[in-house]
Amino acid sequence: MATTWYAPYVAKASGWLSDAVNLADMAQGSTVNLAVTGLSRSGKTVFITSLIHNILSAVHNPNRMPLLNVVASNRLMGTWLEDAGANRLPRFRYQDNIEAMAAGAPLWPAGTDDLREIGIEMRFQPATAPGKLLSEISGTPATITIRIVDYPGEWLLDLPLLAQSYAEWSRATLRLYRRGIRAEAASEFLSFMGQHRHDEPASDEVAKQAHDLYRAFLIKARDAYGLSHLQPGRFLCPGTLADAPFLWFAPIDVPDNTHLAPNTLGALMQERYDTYKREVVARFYEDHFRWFSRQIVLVDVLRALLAGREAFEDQRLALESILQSFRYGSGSLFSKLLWGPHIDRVLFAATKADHVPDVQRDHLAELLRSMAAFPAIEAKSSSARFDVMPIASVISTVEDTQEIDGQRVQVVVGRPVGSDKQAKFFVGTVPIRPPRPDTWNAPFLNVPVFEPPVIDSSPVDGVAHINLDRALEFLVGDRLR
Ligand SMILES: Nc1nc2c(ncn2[C@@H]2O[C@H](COP(=O)(O)OP(=O)(O)O)[C@@H](O)[C@H]2O)c(=O)[nH]1
Ligand SMILES: [Mg+2]
Repeated sequence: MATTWYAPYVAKASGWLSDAVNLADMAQGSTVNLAVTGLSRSGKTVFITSLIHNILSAVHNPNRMPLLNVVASNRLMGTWLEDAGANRLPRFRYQDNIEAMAAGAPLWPAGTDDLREIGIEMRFQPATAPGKLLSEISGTPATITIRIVDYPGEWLLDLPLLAQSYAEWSRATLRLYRRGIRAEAASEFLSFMGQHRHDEPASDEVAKQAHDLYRAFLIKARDAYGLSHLQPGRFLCPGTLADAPFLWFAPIDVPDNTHLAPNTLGALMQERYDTYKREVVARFYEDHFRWFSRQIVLVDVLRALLAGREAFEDQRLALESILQSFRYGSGSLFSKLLWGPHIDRVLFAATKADHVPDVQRDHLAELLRSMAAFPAIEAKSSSARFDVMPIASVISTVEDTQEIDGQRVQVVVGRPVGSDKQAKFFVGTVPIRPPRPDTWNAPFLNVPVFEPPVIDSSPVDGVAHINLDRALEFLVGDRLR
């Protein structure tokens, strides 16, 4: 459909068209790329599945999404999944996931660690004057495609690598991993590296062994110690790279001002590291990240909080690294290394908020807000708009009270997966600031996994959630006006 002729005409007639309303987009349907990320197990798969299910259901059951303006103002006319068409990425498995959750014995969807996408189309009556006018001219309501991309947050931890040489990265990494519980988790790797020097002859075998031990350490640090700031990201979430030989590297001690001589172990590692940066890290930003305009970062704040001081500090470090990808001001790492369109809205969401009673949920978000330097970034006009909120993609608990030490406290109740009994879960008061060093409890890594509720796999009733509508309104609400 030709839209060009009236756009300039209407634009001239009235000033309100100037603010980013693209008439051609509105008439022909437009696409907004919404990227979903977060570290492993932060809740990406469940979030996308529930979000899609609730968007598809919103036409039938508007009560599920009251904070989404297009629903609340009764303008949503239809929603459907986009055909996979010629999409470049593997498709997000919405159908399989929702069926797993809806089955007789409800299950959480299987984990994934690569890049996936799915499009959802929404047809609506525009709310803004230009949109309405256009709708009248063209005789059709507006449509928009929200293309949702799921990718591991671990990959964003690699952005700083682009600015670091292999020697610099090795030094920083080893310094970090020789302290505290990291040293405990890394003991095998560190003792292996103690027997090898950067200037010994290059050996594929030694490099591979070092890599395997390093990777085993990263997995242990994540799963047994609750750590988050673990690099390189593809060692934990390889995606489609599987076992490419250029991944076989690890940090090695390289003294300051040392040149890595050819044919040494250090030089071999360096070559692989440089390939990794070029072929994997830079490519992800160029081929994918650059096209995202809206981003939600999911953070399991509660798990890190309960996992103890070092795990919590480590998550804070990881958040700081992740944030660098959304800082575009002059002098930022991103602007020095990369170019192209930018993300303009970023939502940080504290997930699984159904693990704490209602009164504690805003604390989760406040704690997340105080973990990273969000306000400072907001002040810089050249960066994205940020917000923080608690969410639960699938409410799996109910509230109750319990007497503890003579006091009645709010708890949540759910059925842990694999158990035939309900269990009460109580975490005390969630602090709104990172706790002081002397106030930490012993690490606790056993946050219960509650069974999801019974879900209807047909998208009619939707799934009970916390704030999915509010999140979507922040992320794409302006495109649904
Ligand atoms: N109670 C509760 N658990 C959740 C929620 N979202 C995710 N989970 C749990 O977290 C696990 C990991 O979620 P998943 O979406 O697979 O994480 P991903 O690795 O980031 O894709 C799930 O298997 C669930 O047990 C939620 O909203 N409420
Ligand atoms: Mg996943």
